[in-house]
Amino acid sequence: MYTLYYSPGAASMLPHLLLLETGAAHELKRVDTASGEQRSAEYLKLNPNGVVPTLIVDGHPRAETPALLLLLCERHPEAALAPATDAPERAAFLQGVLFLANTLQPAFRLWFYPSDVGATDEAAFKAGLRPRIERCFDQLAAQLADGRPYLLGERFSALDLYATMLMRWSRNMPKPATEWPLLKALADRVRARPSWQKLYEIEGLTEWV
Ligand SMILES: N[C@@H](CCC(=O)N[C@@H](CS)C(=O)NCC(=O)O)C(=O)O
Repeated sequence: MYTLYYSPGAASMLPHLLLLETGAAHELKRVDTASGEQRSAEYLKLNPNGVVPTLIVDGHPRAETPALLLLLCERHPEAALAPATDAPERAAFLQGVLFLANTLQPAFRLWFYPSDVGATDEAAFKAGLRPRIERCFDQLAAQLADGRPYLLGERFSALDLYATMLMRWSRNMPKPATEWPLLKALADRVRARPSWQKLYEIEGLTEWV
């Protein structure tokens, strides 16, 4: 039994989707980030960085979204959400996860929390950051340019869930990810999955165009 500390639409979407995909037993604990519950003494004991997600695994609090992706894929090989360690697509899978973890997700963190780096002129800061995010979308779209349906090829993986969650975060940006036709096509495939639809129902989200 896992326990996921989450906030609707936040990075916790990814472990939540993975739990739904694997069918693993789990309970959800909502963290009210709007009121600052993530900085309460009780929550900081679980996650000293004061962010969601936190996933309780075998009684231990675990954090960092991409690490939870790798951990859940490893613990539930039967769900086939990642290529096996000796599969030819494994290197591309690891590269893809680390690319998102090191580039796009941190850029979004700055987009939503410019105060992390003490940015005072938010508009100017975001204008500078926007090309960094759009370059990541260019790179993701280039990976789909050979007509493959998913980032690893014919096969759906946890990488597609990670990319689609991040694409969703661009929905209010001047040029959302869905303006890249290949990215929209990928997002549409992922959004059609039962796990995505179930998560929307549970987290109370509304779909983006
Ligand atoms: N590096 C962390 C970042 C998580 C993160 O930034 N979570 C955001 C929501 S998407 C959060 O909890 N924000 C509340 C806050 O920073 O106060 C991860 O990958 O899990």
